[in-house]
Amino acid sequence: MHKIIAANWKMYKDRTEAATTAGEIAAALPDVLPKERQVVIFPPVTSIECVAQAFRGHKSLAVGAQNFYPAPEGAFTGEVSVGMLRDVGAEWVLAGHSERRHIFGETDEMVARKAIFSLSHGLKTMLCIGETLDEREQGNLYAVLERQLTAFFAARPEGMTGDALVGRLAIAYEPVWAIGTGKVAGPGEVREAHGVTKALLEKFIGKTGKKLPVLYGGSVKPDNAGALIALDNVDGLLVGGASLEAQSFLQIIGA
Ligand code: G2H
Repeated sequence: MHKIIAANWKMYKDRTEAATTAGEIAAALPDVLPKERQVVIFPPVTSIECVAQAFRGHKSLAVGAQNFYPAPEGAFTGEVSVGMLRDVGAEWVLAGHSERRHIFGETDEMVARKAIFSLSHGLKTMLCIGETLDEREQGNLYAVLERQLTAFFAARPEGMTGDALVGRLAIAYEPVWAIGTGKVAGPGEVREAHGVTKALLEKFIGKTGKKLPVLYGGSVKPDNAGALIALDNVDGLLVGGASLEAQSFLQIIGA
């Protein structure tokens, strides 16, 4: 399975800044990219097109959107559709990032609806899950990850089999307490949570579950990326703050 190194630029960078950083990454990539790694950047929606242009001709580079509304079109003021995202070059979307859940109130059901919609309409989907500090301290890691994944797997339409998800769905485990806080989960904590996630995937879709990549996210930096990506059940990284500078992100890509 290819490891995926993803960058979530959140609400940072105008088009000029995004094109510059994407161009630097594309230019340096052949020197740093280990074999069998895929890089995906999630810029703000206004910069998707210029990042896609900077990545044209690079098979290992793709661009995605951080958000969308799960309807083909309609009276949804302020929203953007998956068709519009594909039109500007997006191949991926994020669903269920903790900032969408906690700041914008997206429920497990809404996240599931969005992920199913994007998968059904031709976009690869990175479904984010993860527990808060409170939930972890109360011993609820398993229950939270199970609840979040159940919402998705239980809502799948009949034709969306496990096989249909391979190569299209990735899971990002991002403990909320490690997001943007500088606190990275330790190797033991990451291994445990990824073990739980992979066991749950197997519970829902059997052995095919092993073929879905599980990424780690939460304060990934150049100095901890190597140890995290080396863990046997970590299939990639989702990087926020440390992906904003090309040099720092390139170090993580090559870790
Ligand atoms: C978690 C992560 C990227 P950071 O939000 O999705 O951000 O690396 O800044 O913790």
